[in-house]
Amino acid sequence: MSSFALVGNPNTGKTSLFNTLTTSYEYVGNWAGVTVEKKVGDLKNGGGQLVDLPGIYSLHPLSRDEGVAASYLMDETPSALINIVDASQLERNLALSVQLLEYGRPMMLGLNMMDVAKARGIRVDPEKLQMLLGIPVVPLVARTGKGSSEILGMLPKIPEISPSQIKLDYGIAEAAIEETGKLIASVSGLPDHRWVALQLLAQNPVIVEELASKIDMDAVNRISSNCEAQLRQAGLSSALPEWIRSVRNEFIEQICSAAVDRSSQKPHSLT
Ligand code: GDP
Ligand code: K
Ligand code: MG
Repeated sequence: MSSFALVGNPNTGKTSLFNTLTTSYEYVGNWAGVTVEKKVGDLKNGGGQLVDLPGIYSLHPLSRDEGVAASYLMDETPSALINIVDASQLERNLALSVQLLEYGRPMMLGLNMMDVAKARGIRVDPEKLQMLLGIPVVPLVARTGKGSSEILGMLPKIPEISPSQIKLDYGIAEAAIEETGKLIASVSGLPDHRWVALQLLAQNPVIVEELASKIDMDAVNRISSNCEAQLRQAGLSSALPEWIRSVRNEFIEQICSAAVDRSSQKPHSLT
């Protein structure tokens, strides 16, 4: 059976969407090791199951609760990811989207809070976003259910992500990513090796913990130190996780400068 997962920042409308996309849902209890409830439901069109993952800003968790999504991605093979983003805060939301794209599973973007963005004078161009990210983008207002039937129709048709499609160029770190990928190749049942390598080199604690007993972590640390020495020599950021973040941020800035128009944005009001 097909299984889909809703992934996104907190308060982007994941649960609202989950409730409109599913007929019935069961509390399966909690996610392993944390107190966060696990919700799995049946899609209204009989197209499979939907999982509502806890909200996160990054796959790099700051707490055990936040580690649920990264563990899910390591251990499961979803048919596709539905990444829900807040259109009025796209820059911040895309930090997670980039890591999800690198995961390499089929994925679509639910561009939610379109009403909020519009009211604030922020214009987001879904077609441009779709072109730049290379994945289906569906504008949504999850609170009213607008766009939810488009999502249901889209789910079985989400194309595979080709390996070259979202391959950010990490420059000097590319050799380290490749070498780490080779170490990972001996472990069976892992997701995309480049994604795992990047998460390891970025020191994602969930991925480090899952692999600690399966691969030579000293070798990973050596690869990482060598790479950091090269980054320092080139006068770039000296820590590898920071360098990885900066490459991603540059990509996000490019996307947003092309797909988000804030020239008519209304001044922020606190009321
Ligand atoms: P989650 O934390 O991602 O599961 O987000 P929720 O579904 O709980 O939604 C957070 C809040 O945003 C709730 O008050 C929703 O009613 C509201 N909300 C969700 N989607 C939309 C939307 O498209 N527009 C507006 N204006 N509010 C929304
Ligand atoms: K919430
Ligand atoms: Mg929720």
